Amino acid sequence: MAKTVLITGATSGIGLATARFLAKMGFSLILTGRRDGRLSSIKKELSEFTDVVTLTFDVSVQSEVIAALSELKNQPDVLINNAGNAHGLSAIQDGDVTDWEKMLDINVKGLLYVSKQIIPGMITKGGGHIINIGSIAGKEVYPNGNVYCASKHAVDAISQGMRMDLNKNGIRVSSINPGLVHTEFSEVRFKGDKEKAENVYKGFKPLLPQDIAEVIHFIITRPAHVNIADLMILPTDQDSSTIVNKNL
Ligand code: NDP
Ligand code: 8X3
Repeated sequence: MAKTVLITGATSGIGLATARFLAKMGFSLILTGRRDGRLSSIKKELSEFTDVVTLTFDVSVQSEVIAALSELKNQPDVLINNAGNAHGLSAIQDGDVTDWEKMLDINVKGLLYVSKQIIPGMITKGGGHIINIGSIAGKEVYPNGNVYCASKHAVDAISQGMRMDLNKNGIRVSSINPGLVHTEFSEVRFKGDKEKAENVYKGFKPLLPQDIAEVIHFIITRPAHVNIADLMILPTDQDSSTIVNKNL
């Protein structure tokens, strides 16, 4: 039987590319996000290839997470904790508290709320696979990245903790840490300023969401005894958060 994969944040970027790729590979999908209209059209598009269930909820509101996920008929074999964003890019002394709260509530607490609902079913089944989308920002801190980097460092720690604690339960935990991927990420970070967002990806070739989707597919199709624990994926033009070979 086809494996069922739950992807949070499937309405754009990495989550959407992964949904599209896995649908074509025959995986059953549970796709989540807050934008209901996008979820409906994605369901229509991908139902041609596979079974698709969509759930609209905010990962940072625990009551919404519980309400949506406790009604699942098919427990997922694979959970991809992808929903998340950066909000703002400011020196710590200029940071906006609402932005800080969003990043910690969505990127960290949201990931925990979703995982808490899904892990018991995996334990009962005697196995499963959790993929946490971290970031290069979870491995190093860059100027003005302070709280976003903290949220992704937390994801890195949670992935390590999950791997330890779920070791006895046959549950694989993989952490994927991309560098610059051209998605709606920068548009969200810069609050809809498209020009500022596009400048992030100018003068070099960033990763595309499809690049990450293909790696996720590789990770979830390894034999049961193989766990790809921790992976960093960078554009060839990127060395680190602060060194990008730009030709402007
Ligand atoms: P996008 O902005 O394109 O996608 C973000 C997704 O997360 C959307 O589907 C959005 O859906 C969902 N999301 C955001 N907030 C919430 C929320 N409160 N509740 C539910 N869903 C939410 O960005 P990316 O695809 O780039 O980001 C995906 C992940 O990859 C994030 O965790 C990001 O930190 C990480 N990442 C991105 C990199 C990049 O350079 N782009 C590099 C490294 C990591 P909706 O708005 O419908 O709720
Ligand atoms: C997203 C990549 O470098 O903008 O996590 O933080 S970066």
